[in-house]
Amino acid sequence: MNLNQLGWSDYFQNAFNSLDREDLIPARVIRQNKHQYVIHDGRTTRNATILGRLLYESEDASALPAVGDWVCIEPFDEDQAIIHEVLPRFGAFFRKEAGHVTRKQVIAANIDIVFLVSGLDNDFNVRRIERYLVQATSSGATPVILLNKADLREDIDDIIKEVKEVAGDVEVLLISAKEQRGIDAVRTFIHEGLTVAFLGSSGVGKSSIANALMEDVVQRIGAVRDDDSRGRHTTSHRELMPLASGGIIIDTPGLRELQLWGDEDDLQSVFSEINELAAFCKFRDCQHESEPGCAVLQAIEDEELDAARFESFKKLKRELSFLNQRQDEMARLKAKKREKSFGKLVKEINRNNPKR
Ligand SMILES: Nc1nc2c(ncn2[C@@H]2O[C@H](COP(=O)(O)OP(=O)(O)OP(=O)(O)O)[C@@H](O)[C@H]2O)c(=O)[nH]1
Ligand SMILES: [Mg+2]
Ligand SMILES: [Zn+2]
Repeated sequence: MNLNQLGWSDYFQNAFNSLDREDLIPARVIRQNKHQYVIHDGRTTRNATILGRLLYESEDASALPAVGDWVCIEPFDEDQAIIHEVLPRFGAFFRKEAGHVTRKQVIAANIDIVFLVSGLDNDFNVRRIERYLVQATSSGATPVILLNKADLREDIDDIIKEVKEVAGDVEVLLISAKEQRGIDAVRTFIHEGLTVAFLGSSGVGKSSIANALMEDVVQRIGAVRDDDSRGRHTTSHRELMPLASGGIIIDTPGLRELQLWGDEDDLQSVFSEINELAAFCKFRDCQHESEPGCAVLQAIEDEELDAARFESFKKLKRELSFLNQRQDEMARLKAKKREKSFGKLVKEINRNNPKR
């Protein structure tokens, strides 16, 4: 194993050089459990923790190392290390942390291809695919849609048609990890030095596909409950694994929900046909609600645009607009806090220098 096989490139080499820290060595995060990391430096796997300064100085949790990140480490003992720096990412797949907090979370960093996996069982949902596609827009990775469990379905042609309608230019592959169908087509996307990640709900078969690619079972595979096809959250850690044939794969735990992190522009490429239609609305700022001369509503009436897809677009737009409002509020609060503590500081200085 060497650094290039782990995904090292000129981009990271340049970033590393400009740090000017010859006392540190580069390594990649291959596994993370809260603040405990497993990293690989091209020769050795090490357990690592983060330098306190890095932990406290980071703007937010998303700036801390995540699986796929390149970090600069100080090795010690045979298999230990301290992480001093995180090298700039060329991209990452984010989400909004679940619940009511407004925090950005990294799911995987520095990925070239993101496989968005769906299972063709009862849990199949084309709206969820749209959601993942929107989040992939800002990830720096090329998305590929994998429809797994093809062995469970008869109406394959209809499903593929439905998915292709939302996929745009994104490739759609039909596979069955169980029957080893279509795995070679997945393999054509994976090359030496490239990092690919599997994302999707629990139980869709991410680990099964990863295992099929690795040709032996490394990840634990869990059974799906029969009733609603939902998985059991078998994979508990994000984990990066180099393939013997070259390329690196990241398996991730199933996401219960993917709340978006981004802005409304991220909708443009995924819903390009709606944007194209909107150009023909009579009013520039048409909200496509009930305005006269609305080209979008007309297209729905003419059955050129699927009403469910338009609903989905509106829902994701609302979600992002709400997120951006919350972000603005948070920024304002932060600035206010800073102003307040600055004011305090000035008062204190004046008190200590009564002559001024
Ligand atoms: N019928 C069928 N079952 C499959 C296929 N691929 C995976 N499964 C089954 O689906 C279940 C879940 O598979 P996993 O690979 O653990 O799914 P996962 O996406 O990694 O799930 P989490 O780790 O929980 O996120 C297991 O029972 C697999 O045997 C397939 O192509 N066809
Ligand atoms: Mg899994
Ligand atoms: Zn309109």
